[in-house]
Amino acid sequence: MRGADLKSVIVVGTAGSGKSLLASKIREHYASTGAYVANLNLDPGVEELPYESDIDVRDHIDIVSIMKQYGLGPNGALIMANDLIAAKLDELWRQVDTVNPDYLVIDTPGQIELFAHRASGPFIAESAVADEKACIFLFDGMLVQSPTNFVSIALIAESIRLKLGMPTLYALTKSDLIADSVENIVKWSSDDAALAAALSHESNGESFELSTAILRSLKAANLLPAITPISNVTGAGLVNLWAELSRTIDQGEEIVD
Ligand SMILES: Nc1nc2c(ncn2[C@@H]2O[C@H](COP(=O)(O)OP(=O)(O)O)[C@@H](O)[C@H]2O)c(=O)[nH]1
Ligand SMILES: [Mg+2]
Repeated sequence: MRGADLKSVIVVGTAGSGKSLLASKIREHYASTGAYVANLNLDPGVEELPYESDIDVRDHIDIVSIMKQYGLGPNGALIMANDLIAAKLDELWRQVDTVNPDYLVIDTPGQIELFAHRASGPFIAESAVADEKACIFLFDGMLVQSPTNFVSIALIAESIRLKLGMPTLYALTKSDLIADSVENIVKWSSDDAALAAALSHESNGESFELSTAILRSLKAANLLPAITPISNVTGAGLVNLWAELSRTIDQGEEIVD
């Protein structure tokens, strides 16, 4: 059995949103407090990671062999790999038990729908029932400068929350690249009228009607996410994310850098 006090942080988001880089920052953050941190990589297709993975799905599943063995291209092989992960999850958790960290940082595949809707996402959600855990969903700063993309990605975020059923924090990555838009985007996350106005400038016709209808539903259900801007490159805003994480999985214990 896993130690009862394992705390896990799972990082999800669209391809290229900054999951792997943030996973490396979370590790550095908790390690600097003296905690024992392990990284688990669940992305079978990644070639290089910005951290050393302690437990890695690539040790069990090899995309190139799957392509050869089943005569698949890279996309087909990735889908197959994400299904094969299901059979390896017990083994991965056994490795986690052996490593026995205080914090486990879980990095997920680029293709968010493969992770969330195939075997690995729901399994992870279920398998960590007793643990303290949080999910960080990344809004890619380069994408959500567009209000239509913001609404669409907010919908993906809620869809992931539906599948994982975990306390979820929302971060806006790449704030260093979108300095002029950060304030607006943060405003959209708390002020649906501002977002509706931005949508009316960007879209029209069917697209406007649909995005406004989705926005209204998110607002009615209180599902417009409050997002924290961060940069994985300059470190800006990370301290705010650590404070939110601490409230979620450390019951507010002060973790000092
Ligand atoms: N400027 C900037 N680049 C970032 C940030 N986060 C990630 N990146 C870059 O975006 C690319 C994708 O990041 P990665 O962590 O691999 O994304 P993943 O596919 O979600 O794991 C890499 O080149 C990162 O260096 C950020 O906050 N600011
Ligand atoms: Mg990655």
